Amino acid sequence: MRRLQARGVRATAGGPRGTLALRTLCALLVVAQGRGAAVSDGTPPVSIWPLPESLSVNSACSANETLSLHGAQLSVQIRSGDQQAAGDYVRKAWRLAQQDWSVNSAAMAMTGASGPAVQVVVRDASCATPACYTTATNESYSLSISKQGGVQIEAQTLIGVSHAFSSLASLASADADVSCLPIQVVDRPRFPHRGLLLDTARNWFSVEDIKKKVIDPMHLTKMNVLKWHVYDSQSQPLEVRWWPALWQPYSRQQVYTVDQAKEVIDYAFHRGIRILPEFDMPGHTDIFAKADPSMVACSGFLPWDGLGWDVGTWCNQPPAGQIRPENVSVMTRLLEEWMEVFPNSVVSTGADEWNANCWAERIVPKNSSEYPQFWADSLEKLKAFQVEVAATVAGAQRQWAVYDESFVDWKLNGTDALPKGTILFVWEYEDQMPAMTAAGYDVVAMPYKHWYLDCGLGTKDKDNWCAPLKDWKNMYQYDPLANFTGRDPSRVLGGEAAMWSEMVRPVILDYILWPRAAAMAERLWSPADATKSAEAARPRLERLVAQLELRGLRPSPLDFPNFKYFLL
Ligand code: CP6
Repeated sequence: MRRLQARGVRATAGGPRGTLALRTLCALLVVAQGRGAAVSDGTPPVSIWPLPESLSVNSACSANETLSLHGAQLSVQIRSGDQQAAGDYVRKAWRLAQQDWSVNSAAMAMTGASGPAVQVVVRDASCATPACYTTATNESYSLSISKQGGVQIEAQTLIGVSHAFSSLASLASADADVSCLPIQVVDRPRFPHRGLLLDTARNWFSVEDIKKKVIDPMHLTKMNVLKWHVYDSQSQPLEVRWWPALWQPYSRQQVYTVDQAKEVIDYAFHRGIRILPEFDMPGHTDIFAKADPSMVACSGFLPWDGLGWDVGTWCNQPPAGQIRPENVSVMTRLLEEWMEVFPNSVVSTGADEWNANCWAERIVPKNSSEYPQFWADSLEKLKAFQVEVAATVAGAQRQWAVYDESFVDWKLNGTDALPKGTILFVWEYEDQMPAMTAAGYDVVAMPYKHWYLDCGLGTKDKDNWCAPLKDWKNMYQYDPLANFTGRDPSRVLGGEAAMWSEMVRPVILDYILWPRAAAMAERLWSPADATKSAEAARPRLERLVAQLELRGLRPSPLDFPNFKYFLL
């Protein structure tokens, strides 16, 4: 134990968010800056990923300072809000949390009716539905665990309760014991948008996989936005009641009914996660041609087979296909149906990788004399399309989101086709985020060089399009505020890891996602000054990997054994 103290003792980070109250608890060891009270193998006996704003554990960690959560008795106090709805939320979130720590059925069977008290206090439960869960939602919570007092949780909102349950599940061992008591956690996120994009078009994932391999680990790592990229050129798996022919799944099994979509939204909400739907348009829509060929321009064109990038392309990924500008009213009608299914306050219509050649159905080389006029005319069509889309989204009282090309490449900044206040998902031009926020747009960082998961654990070869290697350290070290020194960061909502699924089958989904997405999750949740070192974070991330395995997931190892680099 002496060794444990020698390695673990560290003063609290302090700073503007440090908590005075905790400093007075001198019997406790404060764990900060990623250094846990280390046991001989270097693994902290308890830890939470992502690192809380403040965490203190008892350095003694003796066997009788352990609380078993079996048979825990939940009591809920809702200070304001709908008692019934809020109580139901907490009880359902609690049931899900119990499944998290009772990872094997034998442990479940031990659950009796004589366990410790778990007291939950919610100060403001006025939001008890997914529609009102936004970037403005207060996600803070505090959690105290002691042998005498049991588990005490206080949160401003229901979402804070969900995060407290996540921390409790992190602290519980596979036997549902929490050791090193007393434990105190005071916590809140650094950024309000901690997202993960899941593409269900290039490959399909079952509702069960989405719950177990995506939403549950997101909950455990306090990620809070699942951006659901519903369809793309290759498939459209979501039931469309207004236009059934637009339901174009790979097979009759690989579908999401409207009811299943609502089930996912509800499940995610009880895990502290909102579902932000993405209905990509006008590009990435070749699948619409199967319902009606007249919907789509340049359908099926395969640019990678005949044309070089230097000459010009139809799209950035075959098969090409873009909704024809004259069909925008069909798209806005569809958006209206979809927004009834998805209550989230933000809706994305992507608008990435739009291509002027496709609408013209001919390649106009950039160096030709007609190009300037061609580009200007094309852009007018794109603007008109986007004005209709923006009006439809605004008409449903939602905030609109698109990718950053709209700002940088199409230069729609300040036009009705890109109203101020729109969210820009920044995948290509992270260095221009300060210009975007200064112009009045909210931004979510999703730089493909750091937070795109789709190249797998791939390659380090510098000439590979997947370079640089997106290993957990690369993901951990990128910071959305890197270019904001001396600038107002308030419009930087956070970040998002992207699981484009061209190369991901369901059986490797958890391997590709975890723990790399978790590395980003800590970057977005934890205080910046406590997360400077990836090496300091490593033992806690190792522990998270072990936890995910205990829950039946198949996370990848932390470091890719790059034996070929040993040989260099
Ligand atoms: N699909 C859609 C994709 C990508 C985008 N949009 C993508 C582009 C480049 C890379 C990875 C993914 N597959 N609809 C871009 C936002 Cl490197």
